[in-house]
Amino acid sequence: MTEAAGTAGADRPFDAECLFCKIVSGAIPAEVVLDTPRALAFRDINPQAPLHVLVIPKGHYRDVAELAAAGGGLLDELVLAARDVAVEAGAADKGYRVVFNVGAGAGQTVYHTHAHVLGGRGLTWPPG
Ligand code: IU
Repeated sequence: MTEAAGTAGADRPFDAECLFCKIVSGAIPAEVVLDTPRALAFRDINPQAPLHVLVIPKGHYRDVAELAAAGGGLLDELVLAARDVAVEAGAADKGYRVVFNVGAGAGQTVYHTHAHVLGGRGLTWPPG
């Protein structure tokens, strides 16, 4: 979290400089597909598959490890929200991928935990 981090009145960590915190607050629009008390899912602006949705905690945690360390079942909620997104999109039967990039070397560019939910096409392994 940055120096601007704090709480935004909902008793959860908040970073006023964070793009995804601004999406949670509604200051920046997003195409939301799932909204729960503690998680939000919205379409990635640069989709890499027919289904490419980001699932984020509403609170600000810089990466999935920090989220997991915070406890409270948030990581479970994100994974189950990812499943719900894939089911709703009709992508679950053929398989989907849930990816957390951690750190710049792995391609993380936004330091607010997000699960990429990818599906709707065949997905190869290993990833690039
Ligand atoms: P990454 O794992 O940190 O690289 O993923 C960040 C994702 O956020 C990436 O796929 C972007 O296309 C996506 N994104 C977005 O959906 N909306 C935005 O305003 C911005 C990035 I900036």
